[in-house]
Amino acid sequence: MKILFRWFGKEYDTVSLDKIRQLPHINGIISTLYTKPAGEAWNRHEIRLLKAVIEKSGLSLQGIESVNVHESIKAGFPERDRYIENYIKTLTALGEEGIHLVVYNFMPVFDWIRSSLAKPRLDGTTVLAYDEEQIINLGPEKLFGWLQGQAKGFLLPGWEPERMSRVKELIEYYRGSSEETLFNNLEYFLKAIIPTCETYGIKLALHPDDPPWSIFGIPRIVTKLDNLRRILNLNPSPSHGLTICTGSLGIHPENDVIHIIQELHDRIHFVHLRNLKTLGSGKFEETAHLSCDGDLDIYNILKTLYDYGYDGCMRPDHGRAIWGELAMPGYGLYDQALGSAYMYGLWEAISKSNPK
Ligand code: DNO
Repeated sequence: MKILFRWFGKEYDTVSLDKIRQLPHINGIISTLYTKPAGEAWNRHEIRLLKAVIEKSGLSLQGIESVNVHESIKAGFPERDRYIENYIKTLTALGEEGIHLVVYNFMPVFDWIRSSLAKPRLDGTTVLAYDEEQIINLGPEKLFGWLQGQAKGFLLPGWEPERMSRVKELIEYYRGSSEETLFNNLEYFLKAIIPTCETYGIKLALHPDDPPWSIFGIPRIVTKLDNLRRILNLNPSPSHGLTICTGSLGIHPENDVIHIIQELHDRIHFVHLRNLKTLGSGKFEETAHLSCDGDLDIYNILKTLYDYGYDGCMRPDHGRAIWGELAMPGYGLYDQALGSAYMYGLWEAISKSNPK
């Protein structure tokens, strides 16, 4: 098992590679070409440059989060084949550069959704929070501006401006569509890209929807165990797998993250570890990673991964904003460092007390 740190690139991240390098348990980075528009093909040269910057700091590029999927692929628009071709070119370039882990999501229109990027807590920290009523009142077209206004000038991952410019049109389209269409479009996409992944030994790690339910009448399918089973059955290839994002899956009232890991363990390609607290229906806030701070039992989640032989990568996900750090919401150094040290410590204890 390897713990990775997410890095958005020199221009966009306040956390430097040199600082990440000082975390004794981390030597791998998961990154992306942050401003590459979804749908454009990546070339080997730009991937090589990204690798070189990371390697110069004594770290290595272990995976990509994310290669975003163009909206026309999710929606099944006629031009999707052109964008799928580009996705295949990107995968080929990544494969040729020795990258074997690619995270993506299949959330229509929006990626992750929150109502607040800096909700104050009693301990003086701030966290990302979700209040569905507030989000519904705001409406889909104002959401991007609302979040961007709280982002302190940072470009938020998954909220590419080009996608946001089509929100109205896309929402209208999706309201007349269904979960079935999304399943079919995902199947079509996988069928086209899996052979390239198999050629290069690339593991695809589909990220769950965040939150894992439909909002604004837009269907979402990567949500709960039944759907995850069905999604994995869309394509039997060992290249087709999941990101277990404990926070995204854990907030669905029907999901038990431990049970999901037990059942789907052989298709887990990446893990995002974070914790949260439910504040009632359609309402939650993120917390520190520790089990004692949120609703999820992080020890037992890691223990289950260990027991089922997980030997892939994981990373701390969203931390609190602590000690006055100014950083991209959720992605400051301090709380992610505390989270990753906690993960490392738990893993060491679990593995030493349960030698295989
Ligand atoms: C948010 C992240 C997501 C995730 C993508 C994966 O902080 O967890 O943006 O990276 O959904 O494609």
